[in-house]
Amino acid sequence: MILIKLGGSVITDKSQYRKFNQEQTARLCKEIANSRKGVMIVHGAGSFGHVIAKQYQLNKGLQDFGQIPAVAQVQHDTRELSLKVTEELIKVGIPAVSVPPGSCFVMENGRLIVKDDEAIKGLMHIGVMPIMFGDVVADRRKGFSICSGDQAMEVLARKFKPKTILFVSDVDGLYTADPKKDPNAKLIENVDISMLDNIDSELMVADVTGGIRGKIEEMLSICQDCDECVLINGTVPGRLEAFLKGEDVVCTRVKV
Ligand code: ATP
Ligand code: IP8
Repeated sequence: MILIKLGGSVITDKSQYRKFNQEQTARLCKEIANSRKGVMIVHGAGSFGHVIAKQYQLNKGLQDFGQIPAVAQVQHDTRELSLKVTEELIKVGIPAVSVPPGSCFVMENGRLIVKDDEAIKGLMHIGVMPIMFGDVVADRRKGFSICSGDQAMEVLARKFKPKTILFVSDVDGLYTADPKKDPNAKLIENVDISMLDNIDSELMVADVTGGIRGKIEEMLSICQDCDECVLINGTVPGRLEAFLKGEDVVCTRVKV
């Protein structure tokens, strides 16, 4: 099985609040369906989560009750995004059901606690594909926390031991600096933990889950659970499908 995260930067425009990238999402869903591979899908929150979460500092947990309407708004918006993603999956014949992580898990000090996975396994058992996503989730200590799609990936990787873990974003992989800002940035094809401190990963858009650096850290912590853990560019038509079919594509591979 291949565990895929469709990043918020490919399914939304992260610079515009609640801007869904319908065409690109539809194409990526089609590429997944065309590959005929067994997959499990998670998606990021993009501008349906990060904009308000940043404005109300939701990444700090409950600080004051003025944040509560923002918690409700983000939960509303991420569900709306998830319905848009599942709609595209259903159109290509994938029986997807959106499962908010907070509907079956809680968090403790910013980390997801997964004791009972019966609901997810039950859906999978009957051939339904549960789709998790980045969201705001109840936290035992902090009131609430941001659960990134990357963290949901980690939990699903530990539970389901996929062969490949794939992060789909809007860059060819990890670079020495943000390739959108630095034309001299170089793609790093193989990453391990020793390289992380030399990477410039300053963020251009609202992001409360650590941007590309947070993602690589999350990838480093899950790469033992699979044969390969890879970051690829989903904005290039055909690249996801080619990767899923086993072809060699431009990417970054993460190893411990
Ligand atoms: P989300 O976490 O919202 O689901 P995502 O998974 O698509 O989004 P981001 O966290 O947005 O991924 O990270 C990708 C972005 O990181 C790129 O758009 C790129 O501009 C930026 N970036 C910053 N520094 C780097 C770097 N050193 N290498 C590659 N990308 C970088
Ligand atoms: O888009 C972030 O998840 P991500 C979740 O996977 C929220 O980083 C609500 C901002």
